[in-house]
Amino acid sequence: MTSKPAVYEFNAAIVREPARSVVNGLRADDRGNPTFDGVKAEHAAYVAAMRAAGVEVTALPALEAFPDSIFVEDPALVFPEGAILLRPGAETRVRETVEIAPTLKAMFGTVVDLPTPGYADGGDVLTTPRSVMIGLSARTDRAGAEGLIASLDRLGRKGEIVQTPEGVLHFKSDCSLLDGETMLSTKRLARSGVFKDFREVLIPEGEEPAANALRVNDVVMVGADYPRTIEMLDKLGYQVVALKTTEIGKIDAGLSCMSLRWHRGQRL
Ligand code: CIR
Repeated sequence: MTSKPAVYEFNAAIVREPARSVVNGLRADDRGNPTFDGVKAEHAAYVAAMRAAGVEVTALPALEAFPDSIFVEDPALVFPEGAILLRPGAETRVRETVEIAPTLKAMFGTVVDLPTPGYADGGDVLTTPRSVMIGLSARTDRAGAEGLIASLDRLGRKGEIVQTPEGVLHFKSDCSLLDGETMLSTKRLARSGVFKDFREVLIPEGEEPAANALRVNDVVMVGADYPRTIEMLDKLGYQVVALKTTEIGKIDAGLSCMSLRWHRGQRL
């Protein structure tokens, strides 16, 4: 019998090519539009890093009508047991779920809908070995989070509602799993005590966006613009892959949001 893969072990992922309209992606503060070529290059490097880490990547075509559709993490959740179609909390993104549904229905035996009412973005959902944490935010409301707990239950997973810090886009904007016991977190999120059951590694002051790192198999992908975080993780013994996120950062994105990742082929 093979053992259950760790929550950061992935052999399959879905990404979506950036559309030219990505330059008009949503953002909280306008620091100027990203360039299309810049986003495309960052996305291509990310996909290459995924493949180098041992993941089979399915790339979906660009959707011009949806500027933020490159961020496939938000309209759905995927697990070895099945997928959940979510309802993103930003009006311009709600129909991204309809766009990704056929792919998920073709790739997963079980696809569950988020019940109505309520909204939930995948960026607010962190899967840990203990539970699936759902951060309340401007994109994920309580009704959506409670509905998601019911959907997770149908897949045999336990959901837990937590709070995203005020003014932070998504729960995972401020944290990521480094391994089964260790959480990388901003100080402002860790302060809430939400990770008391984990070993915490805190982001150096001023590098908060680096918290949206991504553990994939043996490597931790980290934004290349955050040298102190990279050095810290390197010293802790993690195998860091630095990836440029300067352009996608202008539309509030980081490394987790550009893929849906899971471990395929596990016998349940
Ligand atoms: C948005 O505001 O929805 C996009 N501009 C960024 C989404 C980033 N998604 C994520 O971190 N999961």
